[in-house]
Amino acid sequence: MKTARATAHSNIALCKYWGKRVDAPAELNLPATGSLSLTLDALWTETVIEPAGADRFELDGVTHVDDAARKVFAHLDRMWRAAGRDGARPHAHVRSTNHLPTAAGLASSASGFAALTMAAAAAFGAELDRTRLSALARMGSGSAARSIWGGFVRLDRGDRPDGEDCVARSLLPADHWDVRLVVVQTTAGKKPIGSTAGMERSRTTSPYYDAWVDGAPQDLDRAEAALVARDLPTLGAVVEHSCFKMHACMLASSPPFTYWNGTTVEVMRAVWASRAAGLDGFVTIDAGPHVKVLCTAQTAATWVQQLGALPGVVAVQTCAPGPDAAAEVIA
Ligand code: 2P0
Repeated sequence: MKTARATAHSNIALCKYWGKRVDAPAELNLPATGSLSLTLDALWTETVIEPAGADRFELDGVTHVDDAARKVFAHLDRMWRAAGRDGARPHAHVRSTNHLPTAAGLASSASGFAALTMAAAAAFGAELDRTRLSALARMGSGSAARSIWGGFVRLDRGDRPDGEDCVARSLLPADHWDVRLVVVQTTAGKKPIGSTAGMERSRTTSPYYDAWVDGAPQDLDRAEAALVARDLPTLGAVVEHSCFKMHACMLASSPPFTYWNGTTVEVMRAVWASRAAGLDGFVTIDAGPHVKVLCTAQTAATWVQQLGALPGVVAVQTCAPGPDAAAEVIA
């Protein structure tokens, strides 16, 4: 194996993935809903993989010997097999650095598993196209499948039991539309439940889950059409509907759960009030307490100023559409 370095940018789902298919092997990690995302320029992970005497995973300078490390090494095994290499996988030292705001509690598994996939493919000499790399990244973490591409990305659910029709693809490049995502950070406490377990609780107990899954294809088609037309009000309406259907599904689970805190709700209400007063911007929220606002490049600074002044907001950052994941062999 070689030493390789990769970068991958995080992404925000404009149409959300929440729930896994149970009619296919769990190893494939197939989503119950397709998703559509925007890759973000300002949030990214850099990963270096090099040959070593024993497996070691270091994240932001700290060596991990936990579930996170086990998932990383299992992904290296998967990538070794995908590279078609015989014999035992060589031991590797994996060093990842998250270029995300410090301790922001912003999701890093998307950029993390995308960067790991790209770096491992380069290190192991795997000749795989981006569609295959995306499918492999998905097996590490569902949202990572989208971070292989920059710009606007769609991941279709598919229905084949072997998952071969669950493929992500680039819809439009980053320069298609100069939108912004304003990330409004609120205080992150301990997550009430991890997203994999939260999805499973929603699937097994929420009376809204089937409606959530059934409505996803229509959301995806509407969002794609609005994206092509650069129609922010139409896209924004779909974005908010997808987000709040997902969160309603969580709230209706038994026992109920939510990732929001009080400030999450205050920011959400402030966005709606400013929009009613004529400022274009739309809310989306993931499995965490932060609020993200999709808006035009022209209004981003006004949103930063207004939302940054709200009590409980700890930081605000603006992201533009970001680039493809990339990798290079360095030794
Ligand atoms: C998304 N989320 O589409 C949704 C919206 C959170 C809310 O993808 O179990 O860490 O590793 O496949 O990718 C978070 O879930 O889950 C996520 P796994 P992942 O971005």
